[in-house]
Formats: sequence, C-alpha cells, structure tokens
Amino acid sequence: MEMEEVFLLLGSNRGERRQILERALALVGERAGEVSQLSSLYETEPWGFEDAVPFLNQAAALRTVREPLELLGILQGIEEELGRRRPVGGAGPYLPRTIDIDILLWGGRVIRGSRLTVPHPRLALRRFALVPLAEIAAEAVDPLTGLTVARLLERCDDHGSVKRL
Ligand code: PH2
Ligand code: MG
Ligand code: MG
Repeated sequence: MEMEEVFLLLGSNRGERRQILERALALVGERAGEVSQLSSLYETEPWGFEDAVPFLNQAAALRTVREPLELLGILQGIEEELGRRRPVGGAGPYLPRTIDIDILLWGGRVIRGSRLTVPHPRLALRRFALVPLAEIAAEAVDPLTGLTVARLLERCDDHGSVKRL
C-alpha cells in the first residue's frame, strides 16, 4: 500500500474543545499515520443547526498507508473514546459533539461507498471546512470539479463566521 496524503477536519463544540482537539490529533498520529501539517484553530459558527455553542475547527494533513474504511474505523474509535455519542438509528439532525473527525480529501481519489464518501459531500458548501483547509492545502485539487481548495473557497457563498484564533 502506498503512502497517501489525506486531509481531515476536526471539530468540537462540547466540553474542553481545545484539549479534545489536541487529544484527538495525538491519537490520530499514534494510530493512523503521520500528521504532517496542521492549520490554526478556528472558532466557527455552527452550520446547519441551531446551537449557541461555537465550534473549534482545525484541518490536518495525514500521511497514511491505511485503507479508507480502515482509517474511518480508526477515526470513529477515537471519536467514541473522546465521548462522542451517535444516536441509534443513524443520521438525524446534527447534534452537539465533543469531537467529529471527517475525511475531506484523499489524494485525488473519489470514494463512493455506503459508509464513506470522499471528497466530503458538503466540503464546497462550508466555510468552516474550506478556510482551515485552504490554510494548509490551498492548491489541493477537488477531483470532482478539478478546482483547487482556494478556488472552492472563492466560490463558496456560505457566510458563517470563521475566526482564526
Ligand atoms: N459540523 C457539522 C455540522 N455543522 N458547523 C461548524 N461550524 N463546524 C463543524 O465542524 C460542523 C458544523 C457536521 O459534522
Ligand atoms: Mg462532520
Ligand atoms: Mg463526521
């Protein structure tokens, strides 16, 4: 298996947000590969649900030899260990979360499975993901549109607040 570069987005809007992100990144580095780049922390307005508690979001580059579903399992294990509780019965409305770790891009790959879709299906709609990602990977290309992350950000009409800390 070749080493590939994967871009992740971490988010937290419950508990000790900063510590939780740090802990999550340490576990990703122990279990999944090498965390080779990290964005700044951003405080971001909740997107898609009514919740007064702002998120901390941070993007990371991961160099890994894991297969996609293997990585997904590792990330979900970390989410669970750090207190994430998923509602029984799958996707419902968004709920506050101590930690969410999403796979945004996986090199130039397109993955469409029942458990995992890459590029992340809502990446181009979300400033809270594009701004941190552009800080570390402005020139990475979205394989579906051929557009760079910098360009996706220019075209994004989300106006949610995203503040660099
Ligand atoms: N994650 C969501 C839904 N809404 N809003 C912000 N600001 N940050 C997130 O990480 C986030 C969200 C679903 O995972
Ligand atoms: Mg998410
Ligand atoms: Mg998620």
